[in-house]
Amino acid sequence: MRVDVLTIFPELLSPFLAASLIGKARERGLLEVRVHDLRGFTEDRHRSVDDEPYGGGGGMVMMAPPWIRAVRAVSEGRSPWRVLLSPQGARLDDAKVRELAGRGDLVLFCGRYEGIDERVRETVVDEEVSIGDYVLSGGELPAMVLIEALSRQVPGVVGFADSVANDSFREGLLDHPHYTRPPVVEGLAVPEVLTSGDHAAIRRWRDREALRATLEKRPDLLERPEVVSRLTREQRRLLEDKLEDNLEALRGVGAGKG
Ligand code: 4HQ
Repeated sequence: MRVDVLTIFPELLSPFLAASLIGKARERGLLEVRVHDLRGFTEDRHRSVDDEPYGGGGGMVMMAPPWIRAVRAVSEGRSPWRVLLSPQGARLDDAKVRELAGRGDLVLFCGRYEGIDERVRETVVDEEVSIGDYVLSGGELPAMVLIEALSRQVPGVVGFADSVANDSFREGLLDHPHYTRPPVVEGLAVPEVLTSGDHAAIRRWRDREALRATLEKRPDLLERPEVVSRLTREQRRLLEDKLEDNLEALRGVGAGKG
């Protein structure tokens, strides 16, 4: 997996890219991330990357030429998929992360100020991606979020294969609760099944708790047919029981009034 990042703040990314799983993946050659200072692609004495907006108004706009020169330079001899981090993009989710990881070769554009000259989008951007509906001051944090999520899809980056395979969202559900020592915290014991050694029972408990967490915290996920189709038989039975309970409760309310 290769990622080239274009930014005027390369120093924001360096410590992040050197640490933890991503640092190790880079050392091992599983992940190649190169960060480029956009100012290296300016041609004036002041290394300018922004100018006043045509039409007036506040703030500054990033000029197109440095971006266009940068993306041409870093793409030389390849055809990477070019992604602009922006609140106007499609919202990043697990499916998008896997799709982008599948491309294998990406250039990420991190803008600042009020944004980038529209002609950059029109000429050298393949796709806009947003990490959520809130406004940040630059695309660097979104780029780091994307790189971290992408790196987890590269085989070998996450040590224990199960950690990726069983991840929340992999199955479309939220994760089940986790426990570790000590056995009692503030009077709360670990669920007995987890210390029983009965691996089949533990699997059933985790499947059930994942479903419970999803129903409680993100019921919208259970409206997706691809998620429902991946439920275990036991999870489907629980879901039907739950729906049955809801109907029962509704009938109860109806009966109370009638
Ligand atoms: N930006 N998801 C960069 C964002 C953003 C987001 C605002 C991107 C400022 C210059 N990017 N511009 N949310 O808030 O990706």
